[in-house]
Amino acid sequence: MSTKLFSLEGRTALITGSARGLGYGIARGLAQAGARVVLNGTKADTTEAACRTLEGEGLNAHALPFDVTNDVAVAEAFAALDAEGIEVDVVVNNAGIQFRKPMVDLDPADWRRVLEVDLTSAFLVSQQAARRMIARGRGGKIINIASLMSQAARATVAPYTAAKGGIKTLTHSMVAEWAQFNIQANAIGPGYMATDMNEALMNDPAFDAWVKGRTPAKRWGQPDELVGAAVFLASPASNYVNGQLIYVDGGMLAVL
Ligand code: GCO
Repeated sequence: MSTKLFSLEGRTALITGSARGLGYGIARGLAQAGARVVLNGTKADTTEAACRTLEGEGLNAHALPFDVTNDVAVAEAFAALDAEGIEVDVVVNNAGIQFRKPMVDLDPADWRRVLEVDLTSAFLVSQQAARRMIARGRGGKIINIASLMSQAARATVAPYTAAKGGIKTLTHSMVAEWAQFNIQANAIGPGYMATDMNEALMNDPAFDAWVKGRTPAKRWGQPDELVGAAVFLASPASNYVNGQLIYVDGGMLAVL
């Protein structure tokens, strides 16, 4: 088997929400597989700092802080990439926030904020990228970061669950409209990963015990354990893979 199958040489990947956490881990992995990575975050300083760290490892990284929920800012970010001659071949829609509160107590503004960041951003960023991929005529890759909540719910995280359910079916819409242009759209479903977003849960002995008991692997996942699936879905190895959601969850969803 040619190693070229999983090589990302010559490809440019934009990873939203990649100044830290899962996004940073995925970006680093795609860069190690040969891609130039475009890091994105809401803050310029943390996005540039993450970029410098990757460059310090000899990796090819470019910082592009912008608000993924603002359609004008997203269009301007892609126009800036056009002006620099940077063509995005791979998009990883990873930007996400969590908000935990029972629905009866939820402020509609918090609901909207989570849906904006966790779902609408994937549409806005992918729309700009797909328009260019279609115009260039050489296809591309879209990888959406889903969740266990794309499949099943737990109490107190309704907006996140609705958004991640939407991410699963938005991926199907992308296939329905863009597969004909050799654009493969797929998703990755992380299980309970040891990230800042889950710090409060990890520090809660009861929740920590529940995750370790409920997960066949008996542990939390690590951000870089998503890299394998991300490189596969960003590479030629997945050129006939479309609309799939690959769970990286230690087996949690496979067992009752
Ligand atoms: C929660 C967690 C989860 C995980 C992940 C699981 O509150 O239950 O934040 O949402 O982050 O999405 O797949």
